[in-house]
Amino acid sequence: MAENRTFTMIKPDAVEAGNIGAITKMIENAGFKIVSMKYTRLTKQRAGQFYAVHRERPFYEDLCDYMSSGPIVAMILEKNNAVADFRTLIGATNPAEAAEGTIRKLFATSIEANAVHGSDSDDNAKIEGSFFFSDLEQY
Ligand code: YYY
Ligand code: MG
Repeated sequence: MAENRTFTMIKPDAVEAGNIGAITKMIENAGFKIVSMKYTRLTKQRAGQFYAVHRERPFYEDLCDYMSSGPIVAMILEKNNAVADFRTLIGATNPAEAAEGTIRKLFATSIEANAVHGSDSDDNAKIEGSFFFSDLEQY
């Protein structure tokens, strides 16, 4: 994946609350082009693989339960400076600390149920995109 791409998920809380449309509109309004999009779900095992970097953290078990608790929307997004600009758009991990107008400030309900994922580097964007999408689906 090129350096102008990032990966996101609309997480189970935001899907359950009916916020797929509102969040996707914010993403598009911020200038991101949707390259790939899939309404799917994670098993607990797949959630554990996705978040394997956090496996020693105290919140890991709960995070995997939560991320497999309902459907999600996975997307690959394209924009100049995609990874950093998307992190700015979503706001801090803890919605209590997220800036006004960010997706997490508007839609997250807790540090765990924080509405959206955003990749933290170009390398991870590529790995995470390929976790959900085949090469053909990433054109
Ligand atoms: O990249 P980002 O999602 O903003 O945060 P990470 O530090 O990578 O943590 C991944 C995920 O884990 C976070 O979105 C919610 C959850 N989490 C948690 O439940 N409790 C914490 N203290 C930290 C993170
Ligand atoms: Mg992260």
